[in-house]
Amino acid sequence: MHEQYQPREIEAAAQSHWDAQKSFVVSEQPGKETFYCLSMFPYPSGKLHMGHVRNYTIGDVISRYQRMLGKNVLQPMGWDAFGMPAENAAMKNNVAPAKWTYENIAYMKTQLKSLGLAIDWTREVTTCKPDYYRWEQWLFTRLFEKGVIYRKNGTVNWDPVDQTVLANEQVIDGRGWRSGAVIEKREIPMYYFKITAYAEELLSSLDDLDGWPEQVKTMQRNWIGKSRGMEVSFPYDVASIGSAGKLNVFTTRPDTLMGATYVAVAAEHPLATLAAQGNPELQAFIDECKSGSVAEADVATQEKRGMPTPLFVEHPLTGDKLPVWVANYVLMHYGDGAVMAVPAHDERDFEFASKYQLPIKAVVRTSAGDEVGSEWQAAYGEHGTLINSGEFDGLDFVGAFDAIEVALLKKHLGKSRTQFRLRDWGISRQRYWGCPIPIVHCESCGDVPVPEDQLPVVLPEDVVPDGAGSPLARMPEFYECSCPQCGAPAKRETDTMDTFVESSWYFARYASPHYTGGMVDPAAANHWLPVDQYIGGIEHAILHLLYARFFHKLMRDEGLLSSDEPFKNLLTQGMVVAETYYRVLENGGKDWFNPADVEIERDAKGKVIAAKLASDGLPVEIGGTEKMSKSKNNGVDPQAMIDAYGADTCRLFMMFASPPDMSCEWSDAGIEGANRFLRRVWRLAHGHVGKGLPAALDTASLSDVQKDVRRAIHQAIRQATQDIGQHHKFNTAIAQVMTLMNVLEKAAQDSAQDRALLQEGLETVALLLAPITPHISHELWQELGHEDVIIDAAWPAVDDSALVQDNLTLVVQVNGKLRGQIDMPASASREEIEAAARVNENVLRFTEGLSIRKVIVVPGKLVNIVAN
Ligand code: ANZ
Ligand code: ZN
Repeated sequence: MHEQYQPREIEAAAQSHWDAQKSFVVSEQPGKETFYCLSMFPYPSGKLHMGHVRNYTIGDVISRYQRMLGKNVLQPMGWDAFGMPAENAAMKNNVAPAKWTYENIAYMKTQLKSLGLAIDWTREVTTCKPDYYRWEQWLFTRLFEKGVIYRKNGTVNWDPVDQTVLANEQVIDGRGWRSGAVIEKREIPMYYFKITAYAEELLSSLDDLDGWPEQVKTMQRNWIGKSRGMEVSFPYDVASIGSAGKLNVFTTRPDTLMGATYVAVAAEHPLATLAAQGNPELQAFIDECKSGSVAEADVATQEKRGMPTPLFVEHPLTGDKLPVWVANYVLMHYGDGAVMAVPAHDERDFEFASKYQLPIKAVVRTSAGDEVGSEWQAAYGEHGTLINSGEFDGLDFVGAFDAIEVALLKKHLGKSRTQFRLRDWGISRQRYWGCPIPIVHCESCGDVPVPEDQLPVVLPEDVVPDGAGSPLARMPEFYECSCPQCGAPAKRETDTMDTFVESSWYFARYASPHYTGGMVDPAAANHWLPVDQYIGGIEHAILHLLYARFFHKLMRDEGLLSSDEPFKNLLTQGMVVAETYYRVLENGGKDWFNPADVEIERDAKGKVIAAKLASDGLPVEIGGTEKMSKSKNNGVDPQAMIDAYGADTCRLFMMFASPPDMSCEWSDAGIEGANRFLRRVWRLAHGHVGKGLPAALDTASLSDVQKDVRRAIHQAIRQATQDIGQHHKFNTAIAQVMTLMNVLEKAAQDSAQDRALLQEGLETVALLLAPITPHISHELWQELGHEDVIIDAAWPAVDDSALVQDNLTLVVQVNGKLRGQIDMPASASREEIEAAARVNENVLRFTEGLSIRKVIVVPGKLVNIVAN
């Protein structure tokens, strides 16, 4: 055994052993318990960042731990390889997105390998490859035929200068990110997944996901947004509208119906269109509303604005005439695109009514008892007892809901209805680097799905986009084809799919990644799925997880697998944060400096108190800790850390710095500390191994001191097992190993028994660290004389007999002050403890001349003697 800890050699040796032995290649083994551990696959952006390292280390620790429990563990990895960054990089460097992507994948794969992850690389999935996306296209055609995917017009952001559709994130302050042109909304045909048909199930099955963080389930519930309410119809006032008809609105507060003082419609609503005829001012307002942002968050925060129309509708119960307004806060795509406005009890209506001096009528008694809505400073939105509502006065929310429903039903002007916020998922993108949509447009047959035997529709890989629209739309060699049904010349669809589609089913493909008979091999899919542990960033809490859950159900309904949900347990890891440093520039902007280039001064508590730039020695401002990011220039390159300290040190630091779901603060001191600890482990093992391997431990003949050492070993096992197994608290598990190391370093190494005990101790350290620092554990295991490899070793078991404590040390106080300690057999009674305390030398000294009034015994802990 080498005297120095040499991570480079050790890590290379362990990794090549695992490679040669195909240690992490798994197959279905009937009868053996499976564990499918999955980390969210990366986008191949170029190189790994610390967030990746943290994510994949957490997954690896869990995988390796589960393997040590004897399970058949699947841990796969792949690439979420389609997407916009490849197109942007392509334009910038004039290189095809495919080439850029494959090169990034190759490099990032070497990086992942250097972390020593226990991955079955034979299952690697790359979503931009035809052998993957052909099955996505296959499913698309099936769902299109079933009507689960359909085509209709959708609104997109149109850049009139670049003549291209932009994603929401490419529109900055209403202008195109490249051209700077004011963006217009355009209606174009798009493909949609009918996810709303699964809204109820997507909501209700969240209740069964006990292994998901409550917070994520809440975010999903809110996104799906189920509201129970009523559809209420307001008959047209024929005199002003010119025809008979009804305006439908959706409301969650039918109890406030008697407080409706006007109705408001969205700019796109037919009544708005009608009112704008011959009214250029209103038409201009409508056009302005239409060109605004489509994002709901923007609608919620923007200033409420509106215009009156000459139209009126009738209140369904009183027959009163209510004016129709066009308002920018009413969304066309929610409910019926119209609201009954109750300013007294709805915040938005209150703001609007106050601004345009519309009547405010209170119909729910406030908790303070005040009843004149028009004098309030804000809407009263709580449920309460009805007032000013005629026959409904005195009813509570539920009573009013029912009574008003009965009244409306009689007149055929309303019925209860459940509304979801969730919209169908529009998946077509007018972009190149994505999965082609397998549809052919034929003049006589319409939209024809590409037949199975003509799949995949292959995306040409040698194209460099120029940012002006999709290059596919300018490639006759791509889009010219013949109709699969009638054979006439036809046009292939040139839109590609949202990249969220690929990441919605990759977890299932890993079960049978090379299967050519279908999207998944049902036997393999049912063997491995659902994923036992899914790990990834909280930024995917809503869309990715919702779409993946949806796809799982789609695949189930296609008969491809039989479970209902894809991910049994979910762990959302916290961010990696680091200090930020900057200088204010003359123009008021900030110049950010990387922590690696800054020298810092800390106070006694380790808080940074001063910082200067290493290159010029002049001070820089301290900006506080923030998520590692390019914009704040506070990222630390994981590769540099791996090169300098080795993967085990990086892994240990990350797992020790904080529990996985909390944010983890990067610190040089922390990484050095982790490295120092591994060197200590190495040093102790080196000294031990150098003396030759000891004989077996005889647990029956241990001295008290030796029993203490052995107790420390088994306490560490017990604690670490709980921390890792039950709570994923790797940081406290590591702390246990550190405590154990303190004991082992101090323990005697003289007798054969001492050395046998140290052997057990070092083996335990190697085993407990094996999931976290697998390379050094691999090496130590060999050095400690094992024929087998540590990845095949079992997680250590607690020997309960080692935990039994013969003697306990109790603290002795006199009048609350510590005065000494006594050793007592663990079985001693209160009386025996009290007696021993009374005759303790120090106690006698401090109670001299006093009389003992009371003796308090806390078994196992302390004795307090009260004397005066
Ligand atoms: C009257 C009312 C009175 C309302 C009151 C609320 C409070 P959720 O819970 O999100 O489903 N609404 C309906 N359609 C709308 C649209 N297209 N654009 C904007 N707002 C719309 O919200 C349902 C409530 O949002 C409905 O209940 C309606 O306002 C409004 F004291 O009706 B309410
Ligand atoms: Zn045809």
